[in-house]
Amino acid sequence: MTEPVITVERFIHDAQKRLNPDATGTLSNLLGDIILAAKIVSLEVNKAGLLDILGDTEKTNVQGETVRKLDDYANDVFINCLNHGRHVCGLISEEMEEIHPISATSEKARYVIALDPLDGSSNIDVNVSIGSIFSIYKKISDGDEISVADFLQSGSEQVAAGYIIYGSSTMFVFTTGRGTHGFTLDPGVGEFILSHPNIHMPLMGKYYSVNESNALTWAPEVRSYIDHLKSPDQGYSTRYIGSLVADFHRNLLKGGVFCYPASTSGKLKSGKLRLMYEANPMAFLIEQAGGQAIDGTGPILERMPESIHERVPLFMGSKEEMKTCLSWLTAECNRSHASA
Ligand code: P6P
Repeated sequence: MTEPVITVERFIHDAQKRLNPDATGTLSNLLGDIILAAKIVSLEVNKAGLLDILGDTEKTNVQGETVRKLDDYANDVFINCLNHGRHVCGLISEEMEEIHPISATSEKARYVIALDPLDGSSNIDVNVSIGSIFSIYKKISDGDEISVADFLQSGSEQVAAGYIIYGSSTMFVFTTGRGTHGFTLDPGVGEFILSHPNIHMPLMGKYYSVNESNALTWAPEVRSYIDHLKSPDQGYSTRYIGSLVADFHRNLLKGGVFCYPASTSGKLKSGKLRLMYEANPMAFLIEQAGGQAIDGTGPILERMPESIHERVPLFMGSKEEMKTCLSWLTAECNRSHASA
């Protein structure tokens, strides 16, 4: 008896029918728009080396980073698919400074999206896995116009989140608050097929992932914690790709700790990763997979954003690993204050 082939559309439809029979279907349709965009972007990412879409544009994004042509392209693809579907009122994107309104079909389309259309794009030219990340909220402001208030909601208010990883295969990994599930693209039929139902990350991981070149800029308690991870009795190996989706996906499946701490000075003073379209969606996914994401003092999902491109320190791992992380970051922090 062969296993049933469950496409992501079928999975979403069946879950809606089973768990939310009164739903209008707008969220399911919105996820469908994202899935279509993912398939189109995947096609281009896999041809990147063959087409003249490598190399930098002359533009820089709100983070002051050079926008690579594929970033621009991916941003346009997601906007076009969301514009066409009109199941959403607007979006924010790493590639755009301002909020981007979308004329929704009806009052049912009361959702907004935070998007990193192509994260890790500096890795495109060296064929390292990159990804797209999305986070979906309900529109909370009155009237048809969207406002920044619709986006400045804590991560615990997300109704769905996920990423697409363009790697040795293309995968769609998402949650609507009922588990984290992975689907692998079968390029032959152009469908994402359920391959990783109900992902649960291992209680203790094999890897720790951090950019150690920043070590001299970390606070003492962070350096103590990372040294703790490196101690032989912990048994961690280091793995760091420098592409958030790739690093996250490996640790989600194999277990492990991911850290992007803040620096005590300079441009990484608030950390590097963005709350709205990197930390929050990853925090939702990892918590649904039994793990946790903290900013060094508390859960990422409880953090109230102050601006749409806000950066945060980020530590992710199993619940047990994050309990240990927090104890190091607070105990050591107290000790260093006490000795001051
Ligand atoms: P660093 C990629 O530019 C990115 O935004 C994330 O995908 C990744 O986790 C991080 O930056 C890597 O930053 O400073 O280690 O190169």
